[in-house]
Amino acid sequence: PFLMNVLENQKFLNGVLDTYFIDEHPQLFKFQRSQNRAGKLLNYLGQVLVNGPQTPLATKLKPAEVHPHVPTTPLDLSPEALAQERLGRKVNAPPPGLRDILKAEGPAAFAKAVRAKKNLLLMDTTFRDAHQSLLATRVRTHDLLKISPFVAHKFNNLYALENWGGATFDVSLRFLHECPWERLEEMRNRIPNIPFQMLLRGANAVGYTNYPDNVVFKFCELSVQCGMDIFRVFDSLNYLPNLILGMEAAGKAGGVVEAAISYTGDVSDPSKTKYNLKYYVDLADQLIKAGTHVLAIKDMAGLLKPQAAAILIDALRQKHPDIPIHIHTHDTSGAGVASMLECARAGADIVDVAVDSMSGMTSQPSMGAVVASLQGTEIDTGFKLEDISDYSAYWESTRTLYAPFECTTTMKSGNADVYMNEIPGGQYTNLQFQAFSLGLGDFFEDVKKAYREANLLLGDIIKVTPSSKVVGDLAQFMVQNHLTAQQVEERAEELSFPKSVVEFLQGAIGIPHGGFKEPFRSRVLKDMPRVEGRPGESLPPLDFDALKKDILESHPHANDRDVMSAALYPQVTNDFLTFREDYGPVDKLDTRMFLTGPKVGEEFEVTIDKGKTLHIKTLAMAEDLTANGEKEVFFELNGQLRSVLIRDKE
Ligand code: BTN
Ligand code: 3PY
Ligand code: ZN
Repeated sequence: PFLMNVLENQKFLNGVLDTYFIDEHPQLFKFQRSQNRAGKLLNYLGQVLVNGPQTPLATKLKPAEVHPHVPTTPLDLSPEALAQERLGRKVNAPPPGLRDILKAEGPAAFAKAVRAKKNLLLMDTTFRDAHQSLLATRVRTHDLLKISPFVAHKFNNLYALENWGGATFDVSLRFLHECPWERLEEMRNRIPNIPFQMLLRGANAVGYTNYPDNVVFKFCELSVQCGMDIFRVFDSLNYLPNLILGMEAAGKAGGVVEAAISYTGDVSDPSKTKYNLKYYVDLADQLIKAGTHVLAIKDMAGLLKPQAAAILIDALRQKHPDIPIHIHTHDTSGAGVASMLECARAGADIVDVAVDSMSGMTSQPSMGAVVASLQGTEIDTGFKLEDISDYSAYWESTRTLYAPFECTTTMKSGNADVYMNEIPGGQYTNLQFQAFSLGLGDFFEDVKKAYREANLLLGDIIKVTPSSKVVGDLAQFMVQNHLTAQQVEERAEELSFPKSVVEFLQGAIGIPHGGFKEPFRSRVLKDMPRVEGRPGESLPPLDFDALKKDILESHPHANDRDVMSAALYPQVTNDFLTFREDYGPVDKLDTRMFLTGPKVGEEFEVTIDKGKTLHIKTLAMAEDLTANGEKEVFFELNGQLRSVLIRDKE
């Protein structure tokens, strides 16, 4: 009955109406927005054609005109098999993976099974960190889903697929106009066998600031409901109370808890004393005591040199023979593969890699290189180079669709200067984009140097989202205002520091190792309030019912996931919902169509639902404006002429 409106109501059509008809049938006036999805997409395409890209492109490069080949999966398409499928038997289900153990026996047994494996396990980061680091997090659900069945069939033996969290949540809503929850659920529908892993910023969830505790708990609960399995929980200051909060939220939701120690400094350099071996081993002890299922070393900037890897992993392995150890790094300097091999030799159970064509530089080390290096050894990963090659070819082609976001526009190679500036992979490319867009050639070099000084000004802190933003903001502030570190220190009382710097010093994201640097902190804050202890403890719980009521007023179709998105990103979510109401399921468009629109004369298809495919041809665009300042764009939609009027914003 909810799908019917007055135009389909027999009583209405027969004219059998009395004055109470409308009052008695309010549901008939709820017109289904979804009925007009095709028209909305034409509106979107018209917008792009008349007013240009509806999501900002980072560079002048255009998406390539390619149709990436999707490698086939070994499906049984015989009449017998298809008949079985119709009866609901999963003839073509992908082979079993570690998720089957997790679902059958739970997180603790899963961790035990992982630890018992003799070979080196891999986590593939292609679906998250790799494109977060190389393509400004812009890879769309559409391109992830196309290759998902192949991954399920050929990479069933992965420890996990990292495919969610970090910056993907924000970027998908803000720039891609797509729902991150739908992305997760749809990946799960296609990949039932491989554990999914996400990056949870502890008490910051997938945002840039500490949230009330109930937000983090509810976020994890919903994530598990949508298909998430393993939560890599970190805190940007390695602040234990924040880490534990995130671990509890992930654990209570039924997830595998992978507590992560963010790595900085260099344990192989005796002159670096603040973050030495003892610091890391003590923190590991506490995380294991707090009940983590898996222990992760999160080397977000790629500072873990091979020799340091041997020292650190060996110490952890000796002390904790039963805990699975998982290593994450970035290949910024170029030493990533060497470090991961060293970790494996020292007893790590799992290392992170990205498929070859999405690896290297600020991304993870190459899957193919690690796999090939270990072939025939005792810890052979078991993956086939042929499969990696097919997988890589898909991404090599798909990557060219994202040319406007390519870090390689400006970055041509790795750079060992990361050992000096300690900038995390994702931020490294981000800062470079900013320098590029400001047109300041030397700006990036200056910012990198200032980043190092800003870090020391703040007391040599762990730098990863969001503390890395604090250091980055201070560095840019110094470069733009031509301030040396000494000047910043001397003039701390009078300078108007970036908001993130002030909030950090107030204690809004936690307390750094060794405490805040004095007298710098006091001189910046003067009599401003300070947060005592764990920030979430003093934040009142979010009233989800009130938030939902509020959202439903302007977006009657919003669901509980949208409410959760709004709890984290209120404005971004509001804009996303409005956009979807106006333009429909733009996530279903091919990436080039989505970013820069079709060419006049071009024909293409959009599958908006199972079995519901639109055939669209762009016919023409009027040269002149209407009296209302609009341009008419003509399409053929499933063989019928349609046109849309678009306000020309020029
Ligand atoms: C939808 O579900 O919103 C669209 C489904 C297909 C719509 C077809 S396309 C040709 C014709 N014109 C329309 O506006 N709708 C139908
Ligand atoms: C994130 O928080 O998004 C990160 O990738 C940190 O390394
Ligand atoms: Zn990373």
